Order: sequence, then structure tokens, then C-alpha cells
Amino acid sequence: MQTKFNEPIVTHIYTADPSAHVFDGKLYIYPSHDLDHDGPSNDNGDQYRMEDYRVLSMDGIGSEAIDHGEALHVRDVPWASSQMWAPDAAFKNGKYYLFFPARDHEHVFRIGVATSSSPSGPFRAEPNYIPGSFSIDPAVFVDDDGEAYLYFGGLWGGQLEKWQSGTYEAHRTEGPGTDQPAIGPYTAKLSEDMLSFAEHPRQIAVIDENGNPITAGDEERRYFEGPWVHKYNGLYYLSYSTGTTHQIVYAVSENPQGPFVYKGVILTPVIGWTTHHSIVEFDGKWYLFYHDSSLSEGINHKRCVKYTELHHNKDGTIRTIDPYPH
Ligand code: FUB
Repeated sequence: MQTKFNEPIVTHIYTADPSAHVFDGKLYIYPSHDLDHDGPSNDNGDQYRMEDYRVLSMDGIGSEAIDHGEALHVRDVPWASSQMWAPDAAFKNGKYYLFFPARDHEHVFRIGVATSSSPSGPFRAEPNYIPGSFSIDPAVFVDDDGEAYLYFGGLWGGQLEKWQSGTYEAHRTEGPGTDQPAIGPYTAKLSEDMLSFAEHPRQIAVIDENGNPITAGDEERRYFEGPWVHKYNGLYYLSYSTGTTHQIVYAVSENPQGPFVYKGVILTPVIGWTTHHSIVEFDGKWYLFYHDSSLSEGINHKRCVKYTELHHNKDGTIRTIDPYPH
């Protein structure tokens, strides 16, 4: 089946949280693989019970999306117990790295790495999670100078509120007050071998045009989950989901670790509660990969990956995308 903009790229499985990259001249998409179950849902995200990853690839824009089969299963990850959520991938040192979050045996979300000689896997997991890692939604950005950065973190089921003191507090659910700076995503440089942090993870500041932090009560703009970084015309673009207001928004910086200045909306709300995306350049044009729940007619945990073209304006801003153009 040929793929079309704003249509599911595969329909034989439910997929979500697409991280798209160009490897060997092809598009590779690293999505979550949503399970087809009818269990209950809650704000903790227990309905997102994913157990494995499948890698998809497309020879070009409009080409069929090929499912390369199981790339990694939770049973083969010694430190993990459940919930293989949004992954990302990178290429460095002649190897492919899959970064993925899962709950450890104490039910705390951690971030692990698995490696492969092929972009489509299968991937072999490291025995332990990245020391010092926590929360969900890892995204890797490898800069032009070869320096690799990990970005991660999510509120609510993603457990970021529980790490506010610097150590894990299992019963803590409250975030900062509405007029306090919002919790940001975290970033850390990765070690040369990509298997550990080269520095202590630190929170990224997202600020408004006057230099004031975006506050926790500013739900139209504050960070919720799903970070992604791309570089355009020498500037770093951090984009993310606002969760409760269901938008993908972005902020810009001259530094890959921020602070980032809030700029605007990339994607208006999709069908389903979650929204999660990636941005990739392919053959000189830019594309947004995203998901919605249209394939299951609105069931939040049965999602489908889609894509469309993304445009940077002359002034560096990004044109807002309507996922349901007429
Ligand atoms: O797919 C599970 C979670 O839902 C992801 O980690 C979040 O970004 C949201 O899409």
C-alpha cells in the first residue's frame, strides 16, 4: 500500500509515537507498538501496555511502509518489566542505537539502550538501564560535530513530578503551583559510546519572549511529554506535546541545551488524548511524523502513525499544521 499524507502509514498493527530518521538514504520510523486490548484506562497511562518494538521503513515519500518485525521485546530486556513506551534511534560509531523507556522491576520508568548493526534491528539490550536515567520519551539528537544529546521526560504517568526533589518519591503527584516555572524536559550529553550519560541530566528552561519561564498553569504552552530536537539554519528547535491541551508546540535556541524561547504551535489537536511527533529532513524537504487514534475510531491507546510535509517560514517560524485538512 502506498502511503499518503495524513493517512495511517500501516493498518495491520496499531502504532504511535513515531521517531523518524534517514539512514542509508531511506526513512526509518521507530514507533511504539500499541497493543490491541480492551482493558480500562486511567490518567496514569496503564492502558499503554506495550511489550515490543517494530521498526518501519519507507524507500521514499509516498512509498509503502515496510514492517521489519519484532526489533526488541520486553522479555529480552533484563532490567525492564513492562510498558515499552515511545522510543528513538540514532546512528554513531558504525552502530544503530535504540533508546527506549520501560518500567523497571520496582515500576519506576527508566531509559535503556539497545544496539544493532542494522537500522531495522533486531536490537540487543544492554543489561542495565542508563545509570541516572528516569521518566520516559527519550529523543536523541546528534549534532553536526558528533556530540549526542538525550532529551527525555513526561508528566503524570511519565513520573516527572516524582523526581522534583532529585530522588524518586513514589507518592508525589503534585507539580509546581500554577504561577511557578513548569517542570521542563531533561537533557544530558551522551558518552562517546552512547551507553551512558556524560553529565548529570538537567532541566531545560522554556521561556517566553520576555525571558520569563513558562509557568505550570500555562497549559497551552508548558512542556508535558514527547520532546524532539531538530536543527534548522543553525538554530535548535525543541518541540513537544502540551498533554492536557493536546498540541505539538515548539521553542527555539542557539544552544542545543537551551534555554529555549517559546514560538508557537506546530500541530493542532488530533483524534485521541495523546499527541507525539518527530521532524525529519528527507531529500531537501521537511516532514512531520505524528499519530492519532483515527484507525480505532478514537480509542486512546490504539493509535496510528501518519506523516505530512512541514514548512519553515522565511523568518524561521514553523507553519501550523491542521492534521485534518479539507
Ligand atoms: O505511548 C505511550 C505514551 O503516550 C508516550 O510515551 C507518550 O509520549 C504518549 O504518546
